[in-house]
Amino acid sequence: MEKTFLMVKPDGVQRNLIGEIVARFEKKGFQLVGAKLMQISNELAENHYGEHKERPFFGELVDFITSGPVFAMVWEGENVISTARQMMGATNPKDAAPGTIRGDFGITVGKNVIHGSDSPSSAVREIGLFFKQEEVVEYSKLMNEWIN
Ligand code: RTP
Ligand code: MG
Repeated sequence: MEKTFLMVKPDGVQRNLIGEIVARFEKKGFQLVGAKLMQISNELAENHYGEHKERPFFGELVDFITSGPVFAMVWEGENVISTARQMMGATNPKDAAPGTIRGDFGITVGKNVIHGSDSPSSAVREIGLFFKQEEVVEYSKLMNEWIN
């Protein structure tokens, strides 16, 4: 089953949006298979955002993503990579549609609440950067057994 890497950025953690964001993906029907609150090192930040190394905002991006704890997650489900990106909304919250996470909670491009992998190859790369193999759990939901 397809997996993606999603992360509540330091602004989202500081603003108590972890629960709201997790709830959106749970209610959609995706399955959480890995999660942890963590402080990103400079080295991990530079590696994770390596594709933006030459961009003028790279320094700010690394400073911001290491400025406080993030909530790193692995989610699983059909088309979860592209659907999660749709649920996040456009990179710049000013262009993000209402109803999307960035459209509902963000204002500026630098503090846009959430990160999500943008392709199958970046999902594999980012899950590998943030999670050990044993931290990603394979399981099925046994809904009725827990409710009854
Ligand atoms: P992300 O990687 O964080 O999920 O965001 P994204 O794919 O939607 O956007 P991307 O192009 O990968 O940019 C990464 C992050 O860099 C910041 N950014 N700042 N000042 C600027 O013009 C600018 N452009 C991008 C954003 O925080 C963006 O999420
Ligand atoms: Mg990106």
